[in-house]
Amino acid sequence: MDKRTRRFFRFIATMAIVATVLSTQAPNVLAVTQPHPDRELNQEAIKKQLQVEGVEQVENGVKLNLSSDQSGFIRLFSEDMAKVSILKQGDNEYFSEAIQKKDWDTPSFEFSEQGNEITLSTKEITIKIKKEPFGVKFLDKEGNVINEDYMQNGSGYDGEKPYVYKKTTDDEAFYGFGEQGGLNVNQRGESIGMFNTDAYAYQTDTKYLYTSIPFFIGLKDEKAYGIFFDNTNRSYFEMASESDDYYYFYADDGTLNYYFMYGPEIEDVLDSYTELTGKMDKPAKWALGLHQSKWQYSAEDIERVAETYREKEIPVDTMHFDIDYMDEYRVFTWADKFGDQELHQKLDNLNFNKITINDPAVKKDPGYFMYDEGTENEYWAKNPDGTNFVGEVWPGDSMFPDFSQKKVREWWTGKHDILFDKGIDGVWNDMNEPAVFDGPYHTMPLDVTFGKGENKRTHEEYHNLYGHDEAKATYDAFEEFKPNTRPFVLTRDMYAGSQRYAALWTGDNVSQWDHLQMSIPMNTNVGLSGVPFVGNDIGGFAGRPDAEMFARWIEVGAFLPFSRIHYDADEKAEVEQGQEPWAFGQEVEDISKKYIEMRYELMPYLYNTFIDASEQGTPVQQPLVYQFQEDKNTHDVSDQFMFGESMMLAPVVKQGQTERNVYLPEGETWVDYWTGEEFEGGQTVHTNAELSHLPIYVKKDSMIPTREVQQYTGEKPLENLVLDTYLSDEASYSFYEDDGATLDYKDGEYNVTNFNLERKGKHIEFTSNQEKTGYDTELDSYTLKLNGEKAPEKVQAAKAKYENVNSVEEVKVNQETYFFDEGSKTLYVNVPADERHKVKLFFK
Ligand code: MIG
Repeated sequence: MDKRTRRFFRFIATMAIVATVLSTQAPNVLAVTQPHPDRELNQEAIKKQLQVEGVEQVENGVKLNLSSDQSGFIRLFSEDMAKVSILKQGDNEYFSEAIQKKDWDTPSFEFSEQGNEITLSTKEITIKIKKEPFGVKFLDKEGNVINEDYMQNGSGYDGEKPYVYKKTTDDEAFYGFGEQGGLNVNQRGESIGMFNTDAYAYQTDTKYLYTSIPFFIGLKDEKAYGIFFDNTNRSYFEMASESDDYYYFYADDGTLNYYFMYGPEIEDVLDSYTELTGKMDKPAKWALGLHQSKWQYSAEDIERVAETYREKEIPVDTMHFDIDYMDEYRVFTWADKFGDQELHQKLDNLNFNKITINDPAVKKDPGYFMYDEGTENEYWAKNPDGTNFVGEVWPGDSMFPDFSQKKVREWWTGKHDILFDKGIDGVWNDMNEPAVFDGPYHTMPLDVTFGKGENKRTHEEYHNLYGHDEAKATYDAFEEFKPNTRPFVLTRDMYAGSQRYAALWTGDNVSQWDHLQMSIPMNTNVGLSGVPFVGNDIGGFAGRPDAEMFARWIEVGAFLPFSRIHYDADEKAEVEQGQEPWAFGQEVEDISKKYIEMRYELMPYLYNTFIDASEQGTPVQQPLVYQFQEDKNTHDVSDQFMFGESMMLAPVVKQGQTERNVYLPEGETWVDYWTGEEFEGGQTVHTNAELSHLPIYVKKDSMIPTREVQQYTGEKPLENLVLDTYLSDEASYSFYEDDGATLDYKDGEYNVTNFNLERKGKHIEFTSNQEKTGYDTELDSYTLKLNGEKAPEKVQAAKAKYENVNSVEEVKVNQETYFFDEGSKTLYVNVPADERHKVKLFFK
């Protein structure tokens, strides 16, 4: 479809929705909210090209005097990262709130100027700047072009709009862009827009969702680069949507500046991008457990659901309190029933963590402390005439805190004791687009203002940052009231860099099969945008799933980085249907329990995957292309994903399907997790997948740390770590451990233990060594679990002979023992954690 046809269909779809809304007044109507219309670039204006009129070398790059009284800076921040800025007269170089690191050590680089070309080169990249017309080209150290301006249109300003055109080739793929709809992970061909929107019941083709991350990764000739267009205004990315020769991005206003970072591996790009915009913190372990939520759970429901989980022994960590817990939606208050001490005591006794929602809007209600304090201190967003902006949200007429101001954020931060005093462990920020029921396009008018004096910004410019700053204020509350506790903030809206403060859930999705399918490309692209901690409402928020859909959804949901079942109020549903694991009958309950238990078993692996995320910006839920960019067949795979480094999941995401094809990436041998059958990579295999079956493939030569199931993450100390291993030649794992709850790791209270298993002719050798000790661990043994082995003749560490026992249970509790399970061909060996000798497993 060309652009015009697509637009026509979008128009028809919009009219259809409008017609439905007008024809029925039923509350269950699914509606998508869209912002004000897109603004296109003026094709005439962009034909006027910039020229370089003067060149000056500066400390970390070059300053250019450009035509039209503009100036340019190209600065090197590292060997493989540069920033390009083009400024109108009088404008300064720009850094938004996304940027965490501004002081970079200038890499050594060479500068030269010859004829029509200026060259900057570091050890890793060369930047060639063409003077007439102005254009930028990035090359790798072998001289291959990684990325270059599309010289017919170049870059510059169309009036207020900064734009950049880039050349592309047919096979270039694009990833990232934060939260995007659609069923394809590769965003080539897409028209993308960024303006945070409360898109209730969005569909696969909805252009504007909640979160704006103007960052993407280009993959060309199997080499990756990243571009971060740091502009908080509404921005647009036309990714070869008009022509296969170019793509372009622009914004409604603001400065032309972008960061370019070279890979060549996607993981290098992400590491640089998250060094620039910040990495997520090490998470609180409880937040990696399952969460349960519903809009309009009563206080009794919350208690009953929590109890039922424990009775049925389905693991879960957290109950959420949605907006009804407040006193008539007044933020930072409690309605009696929900604030009731007995309820909180009950949940505490059942070992639940608790999260409350929090909305930004403050009820306009003289006498209510939030309203009075905010009004007296002038904390509200303002109309252009200086009066306070008032808009309608859940509490009725409301005021909107101006989170752009530090003192307003501090005030907001300081109110969280009202939640924490009830034992609340995490805070969920909703409606922070900000959503305004009676505002134009469901938000504030664009000319509402934030900030004061020279920091004054319009809503139009600040819009995409509103959620970011609210998340920051919320995050800071943990330091203020829960020092030495790891924060957990969940937000609906983000800008680039918000991963420093919060996890993301993808808003009001729908109980539809295509939503389950869409969640995979959506989350994996969020992961490729620096935000590893992401999830979707399991089962769908709007509407209700049937049993089959819920079963398939929990199979995916149990492996989401953020795993929460959440659903819409009953009054909007067409059928009476709960969304707890037991609400669909015994079969689905069993399926739910099986996969939720698996998440808890995999907790050491999941936690370590999050540690990598916090250290290198690694996504937790990864598209196949992340690890296998050299294998072209992975570039468009959108219905499979890597759960961490070693496990590949190929869930069924279509109704009625009980079998599917699975692509196994090249360069690995893959083991069917359930049967042990092995497959060479580089082929598509076919597998059965009846309702209870989630196809999982594990990389050969990988080691996956697991543990016994717990009913909640802190139930039992980790005493025996199971190293689930699929050994061909050699498998290793670097295992990180800390308390999972406090900030003591910052003072060195953590351990890193390196495990290695190696096949040496007729025996296998296991070694472990402590790379770092600082945490007082309770781990006293490891169970090696070797899949697909033979019975050993003996197992020995130096002089100590291990005893052959008769069951898995026995092995796990007795050090220096082993057991071979003939049926499953699995060998178990219990090694004391303080074993300093090699453990040798001898075979005939
Ligand atoms: O206008 O708090 O996305 O998760 O349950 C709806 C009620 C407000 C939207 C959130 C949803 C939440 C609901 N909220």
